[in-house]
Formats: sequence, C-alpha cells, structure tokens
Amino acid sequence: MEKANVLVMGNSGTGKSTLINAVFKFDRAKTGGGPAVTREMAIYESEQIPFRAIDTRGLEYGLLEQMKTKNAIRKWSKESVKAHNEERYIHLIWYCLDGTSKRIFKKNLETLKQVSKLWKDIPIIVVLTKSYSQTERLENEAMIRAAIDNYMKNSLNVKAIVSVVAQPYQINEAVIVPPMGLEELIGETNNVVPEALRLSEHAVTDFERRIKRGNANALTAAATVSATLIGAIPIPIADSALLVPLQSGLVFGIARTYGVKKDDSGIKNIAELVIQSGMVSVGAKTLLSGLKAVPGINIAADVLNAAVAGTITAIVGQVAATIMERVDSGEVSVDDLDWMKKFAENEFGKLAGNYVKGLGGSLDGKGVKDIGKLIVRIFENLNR
Ligand SMILES: Nc1nc2c(ncn2[C@@H]2O[C@H](COP(=O)(O)OP(=O)(O)OP(=O)(O)O)[C@@H](O)[C@H]2O)c(=O)[nH]1
Ligand SMILES: [Mg+2]
Repeated sequence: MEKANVLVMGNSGTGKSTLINAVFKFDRAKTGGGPAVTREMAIYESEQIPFRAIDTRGLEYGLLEQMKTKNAIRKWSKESVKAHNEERYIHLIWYCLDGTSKRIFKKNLETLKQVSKLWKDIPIIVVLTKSYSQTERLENEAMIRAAIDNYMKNSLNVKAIVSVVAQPYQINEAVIVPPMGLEELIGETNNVVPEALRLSEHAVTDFERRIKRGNANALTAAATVSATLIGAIPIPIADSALLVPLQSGLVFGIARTYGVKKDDSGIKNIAELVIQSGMVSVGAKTLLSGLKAVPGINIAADVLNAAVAGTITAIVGQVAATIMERVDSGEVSVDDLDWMKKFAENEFGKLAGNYVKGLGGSLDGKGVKDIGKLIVRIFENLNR
C-alpha cells in the first residue's frame, strides 16, 4: 500500500525531531538544546512503520522564522506536486505543542491554520510533547480541545489530541518518567491514513489548479499594464492593430500554462473567439460610456482609452484562464467552441460592470501610468 507522509511541525524545541526518532526507533534526526536545531526539511521512514515523517524547522514565535518555515513547506509541496513525486506529498500533520508550557495556544493555532490551508481539509493530529506530568496531561488536552472549539471551529480537521513522552525523563535520582503515548500516536495516525490519502488527491488537484491560475494571472497582469500603454497612444488605428496581437498572445500563454493540447490554429480560434466576444457583448464604446457616466469627474481622453484597453485585456485574461481551467479539468472539451462563446459573452457582460464600478470613482486626476496598476488591483480582487 502507498505510504502516507506526515508533516511534523511546531515551535522550535518542542521535540519534533526527538519524536520522529522515537517513533522510528533510530536517532537519525538531529536533536538538541539550542535554538533551531533542525534547519532543513527532511523525510524519514523505517520498514516497521506504514507512514513517513517529514521533519521541519521550528516555527518559533518570530515572524521571520515563521515565514522561513512556511515558505520551505510551501516550496516542498509545490515541488513535489510539480514533479508528481507522490513519495513526498504531504498527507497529514502532526502539530507539536510543548506539554510543559501552557501558553498562547491561540497564536499557535492561527499558524497551524495558515499552514494547513495549503492542503484542503488536511487531517491534523495535535501532539502534546514532553507530557511528563500525568495531571497536566488531561488539563492540557482539555485546554487545547477548548481552544480549537472556540477559535477554529470547522476550520481545522483535527482528528485527535495525543500526549506523548518520546524519551525517558529524569525528574530526580529516584524518579524517571518512561516514554508513553507513542503507540497511541502511531495507532491514531494509521486510522487517519486512508482518509488522508483520499483527501490528498483532491488537495493535489486543487493545489495544481491554484499554481496554474497564479501563473495565468501573472501573465494577465503584465498584459493589462501593456494594454493601458498601448490604449493611450493617440492614433485611432493603434487600438486593434496592437491590442489584438497582445491579447491573442495572452490567450496563447494561458493555454500553455494549462498545458492545453491543441495546435496553434486551434488556440488561435479560441483566442479570436474570446476577444470577439468582448467586442460583441461589451465593446469599447459601452465601457467608455460606463466610465464617462460617473458624475462629477473630468478624465482625459488618453486615460479613458487606457482604461478601456486595460479592462478588456484583464477580462480576456480572466475569461481565458477559466476556459483553459475547465478544459484542463476535463469539464469542457477543447473543441466546444459554442460553449466557450456563450461563456465568454456572459462573463464579459458580468465582469465589465465590476471594472466600471471599481474604476469609476478612482480615475479622476490619474495619469495613464496609474491606470494599469488600478486595473490590476481590481483584477486581483475579483480573482481572490
Ligand atoms: N527527556 C526528554 N527530552 C525531550 C523529549 N522531547 C524533546 N526533548 C528534548 O528537548 C530538546 C529539543 O528537542 P528536539 O527534538 O531537538 O526539538 P525540535 O522540535 O526538533 O527542535 P528544532 O529542530 O529546533 O525545531 C532536546 O534536548 C530533546 O532531548 C522527551 O520526550 N523526553
Ligand atoms: Mg528538530
């Protein structure tokens, strides 16, 4: 059976690496007393255990440290998904909290929530490390359960809270706390694995879709800014002669981002269809009158033209990205031009109004250079 991978995260010094060593019964993960002992993410496994564990850098409380760790996790995820390297996918999380410190659980949970957002509904097991005190163990578990219920209801898929002692802990000459909770942790993890693997398939698709959409949006933002500059050129012919190739290039770029399989003339047909739909359903004139209709403002002609060119280009990008996304997911056939035409005309109609609303109040006193940025901001808001 496929092995699941557990991302082990938590503040520095909570005992993540010690826990991994104890579960796998080796001492390959480096542990220690200093700050940030584990610097790089690393994956561990042993034959006896049906899952792997990914050790991470501690989150600490500092923002910079948190960012570094979060970025490393994001990078790991992105790279493994891009390479389809399933042996490195992240399927569930052990979130480690130090059982000896009874502090800021809310802040910890916020961080956990941010990280877990990377994968839709990822199952989480909260591990209370260093749970040396039997009485505090129950208190801690109850406190965390309450904190999750209060702050994170429905937003974290927490499957269990498990207290562990990974290594014997010497209290005094006579008393040593023995390891405990490891079997329970392994058992709870095994219980969650089937669900984790199932959810991961959705999460990976979702993740890939977001990466592709991000790339498509970057292309659209760049083309939108170029379009405003072209739009501001005061020769009537400039518009279509320069804008259509720009928008067509944008659609090609987006199709490539989604890996749409169609020859160049096929993509060209789709590009023409999207651009034409814009003209048919909205058109520069409609946009112009929409923008001019905002009362009490006085906008230069070149600014207006720039706004129209940029808006249409932003919508072309947005519509093309959705079309390619649906083709990529198999929802729509790459040959279904009728559907694309209808969809594009509909979207243009809807979206143009949003852009006019967004721009209306803000064009006053703006120069051509500001317009691109303004439109890109509206585009980003609409795509959030
Ligand atoms: N006795 C005992 N010591 C523990 C236990 N868990 C962690 N420690 C000690 O706590 C310290 C930190 O443990 P690490 O496993 O290095 O902590 P970490 O979370 O990996 O820390 P970073 O890599 O810095 O993020 C070490 O000195 C461990 O020996 C435990 O269950 N028992
Ligand atoms: Mg470590």
